[in-house]
Amino acid sequence: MSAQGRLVVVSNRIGDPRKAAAGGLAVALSDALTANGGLWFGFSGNTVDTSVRDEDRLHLQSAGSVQLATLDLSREDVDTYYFGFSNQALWPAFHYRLDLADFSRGFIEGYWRVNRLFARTLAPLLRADDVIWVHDYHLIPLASELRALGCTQRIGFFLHIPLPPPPILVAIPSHDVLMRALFDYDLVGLQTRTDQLHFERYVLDEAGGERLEGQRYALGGRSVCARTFPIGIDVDEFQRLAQTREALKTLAELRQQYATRRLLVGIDRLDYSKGLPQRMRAFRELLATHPEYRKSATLIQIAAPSRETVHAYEDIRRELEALSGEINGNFGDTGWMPVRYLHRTWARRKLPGLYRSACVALVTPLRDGMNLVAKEYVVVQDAQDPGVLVLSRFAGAAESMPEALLVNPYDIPATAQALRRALSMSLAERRERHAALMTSIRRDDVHAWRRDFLRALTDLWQPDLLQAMPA
Ligand code: ADQ
Repeated sequence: MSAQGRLVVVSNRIGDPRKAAAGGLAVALSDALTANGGLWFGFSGNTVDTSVRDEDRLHLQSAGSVQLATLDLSREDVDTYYFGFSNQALWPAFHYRLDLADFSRGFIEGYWRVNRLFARTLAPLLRADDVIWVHDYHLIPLASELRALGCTQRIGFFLHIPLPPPPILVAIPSHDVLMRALFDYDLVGLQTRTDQLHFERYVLDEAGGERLEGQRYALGGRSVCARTFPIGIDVDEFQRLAQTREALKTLAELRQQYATRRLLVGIDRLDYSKGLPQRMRAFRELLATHPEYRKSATLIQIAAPSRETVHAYEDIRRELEALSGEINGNFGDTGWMPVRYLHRTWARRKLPGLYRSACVALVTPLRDGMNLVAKEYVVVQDAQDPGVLVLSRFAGAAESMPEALLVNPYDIPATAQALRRALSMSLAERRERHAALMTSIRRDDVHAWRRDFLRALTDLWQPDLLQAMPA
């Protein structure tokens, strides 16, 4: 990034650079913000009455060299922009679940209204040489709204979730307006080559745009560069976390408690995209078809509460409770519960201990932008005696982690078979796969992701080029 440019990060919710326990992404963005001085802008999480003026909704505070700016929203804004269009329309549709999408008109209006409000409140805080990095599906129209207010700064956008193929995208009402809004950015970052291909197909086949040199696309007189930047984790930070007293204590306790068992672990937000019922059914199938694992294999599934006011999330919660109860009822014994299902967030500092105690991790989403749990599990394994990662081919992570045991989570018997293979894999094969996975996880770590994205955004900045674009 240029020496003078300040970084401005905009995301639905912000992280606090002063809090060390924030997690890889928040830490990586905080590092970038701190390096050049910066501003992090987002929703405060607080709701206020609609009558409160814009300037009274904005809160500014300093965290070292970083300025944090948070905005209060009205209850209606949160219901329509956040719970509504973002999480009941875009989230399911972008995860290929049109059956769960609700495209109510009020949701769409609220989504654009809040993006306009973000732009109106952010614009006066910007400097001419700022570099702006907008995150995720909540804020797709933000660049359009900023441009409408006369902002000419470099603006990049990163989509953390998948971009579905055109046949799904076109089912979203006003998909053309939404997709055209991406052309007000200078750079659009996607998680995988598959997502990039979907973007390209949409622009060329559906919108009548054209492909230019250097992964640039032109549409309606504007152009944008769309590229793949696979997100990763902070490998060193997570490995250090694994050496802390708390992580080691968790590991020792789990090892003692499950001394005679083989542990399988699943860690997720409770979300229908994560394939949790299919995962439990695959585990049930393993127990049904391979009795030798009864009384020995135990699945610990931690599912963090998420978006609980949305109906689809209540449904998935009930389904999981019923399934884990059924498996325990049918296969359990007085001294052995096959499934330990916990509906809670597991403290981050204890996560490495849990990962390390498990000889198999199940990361089997039906669709996922990347999935960082897959990477976290691998990097804290003992390289001399590593566990095995069973990974859905539909997680973005699968594109760069072919050495995991890749599965189709919809195929329950095949996933059960992969679990059996994971549980019986030779030490030599486990080591070989682990070493290969470590190489790609280190290469694509969170620092490389941030560096590559910001470098691309900075390199692209050639105003003359933008004006010379074909109509
Ligand atoms: P998420 O859907 O939240 O993120 P993921 O990448 O799996 O998905 O997890 C993010 C973080 O949450 C990880 O660091 C993980 O340890 C933590 N986490 C998950 N479940 C937890 C639990 N039960 N208890 C404690 N911690 C838990 C979105 C996209 C992903 C993409 C990320 C980053 O949906 O596809 O990988 O953003 O771009």
